[in-house]
Amino acid sequence: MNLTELNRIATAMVAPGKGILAADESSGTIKKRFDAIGVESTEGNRRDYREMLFRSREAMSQCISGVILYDETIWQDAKDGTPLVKLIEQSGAIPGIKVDEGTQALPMCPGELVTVGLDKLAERLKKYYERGARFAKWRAVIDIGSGIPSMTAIGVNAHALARYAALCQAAQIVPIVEPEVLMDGDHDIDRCYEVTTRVLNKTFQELRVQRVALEGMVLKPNMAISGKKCAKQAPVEEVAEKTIRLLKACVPAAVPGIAFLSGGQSDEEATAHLNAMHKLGPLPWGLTFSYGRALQAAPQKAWSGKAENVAAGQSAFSHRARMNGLASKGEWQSSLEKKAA
Ligand code: 5MM
Repeated sequence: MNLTELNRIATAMVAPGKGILAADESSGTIKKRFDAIGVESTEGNRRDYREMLFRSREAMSQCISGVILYDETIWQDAKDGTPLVKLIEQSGAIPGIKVDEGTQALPMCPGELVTVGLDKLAERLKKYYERGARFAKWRAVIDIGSGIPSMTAIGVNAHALARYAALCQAAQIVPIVEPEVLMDGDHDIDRCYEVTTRVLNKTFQELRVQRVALEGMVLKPNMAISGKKCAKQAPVEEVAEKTIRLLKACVPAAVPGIAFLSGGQSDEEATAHLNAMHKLGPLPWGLTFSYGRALQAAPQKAWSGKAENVAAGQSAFSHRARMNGLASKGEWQSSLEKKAA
């Protein structure tokens, strides 16, 4: 393992002004997104949609440090025969790959999930590296509810995250470690804070036990935020203050960067929260976005599967990427959203 190189890539992934495009929706998830805009989820349509994003020159070269791909996409070529991975590289962004194989019910723990995909992972990583992937992603899902999460669910998911991260580093691939505490439910921000603290502490304990080099990874956490159905929604400043307090308590400064998931926040909320956190600096790690929905909802709507809408889709994507790029430096203002509208 070349740790200097892993650290160089991890640092580039969280460079100020840039963040990660999570375009790794599995077939089921992208079908749901396409259903919402009335587009059939065929291999061709999935390719055309992602090609549209990766050819958004301004966004990709100025605001996107890396793209997380799904297995199908990493092997696909653009319409003109250029591998999609090459389009990403040509824009200056780093190609990455989602390597988990989704979740399964966790036995003996009703309502809880464990992420799977460790079997043959070493072989898969080798092939992804040859294809150009320089980082990977594995997402664990922790739900908050009555009597959950259990320490069992937190423990097995942290163990799997660390096994994955160690395998990635051995294959010279930077692991994005994503333990997502879901924002579904009616819990308040303090319950989210408490559960996320337990999850991150256990995750870093496992990462250390399994000898993962913290300097060669990126953390992709949720923010400390109110559950979607909670009657009392914490304001932007409270989300920012509690998230930074929590991360400072749990994430060692050796970690080069933290890139948030959006988790169901609205586009503008996700941007405002990241921006507000940068007002609380200086911070010990790079802090940016790794959004899926909060970067793609607008371009998906603008595109709607029509070739004549490609420019509109790209402009919607560029706008969100630019807004989040500014937020990653604490330079975003809500007036910039209105100006664009
Ligand atoms: C893009 O969505 C990713 C893939 O999810 P599935 O495996 O369920 O299809 C997801 O892991 C995503 O990378 C993160 O959750 C961040 O996305 P959001 O939409 O929460 O920002």
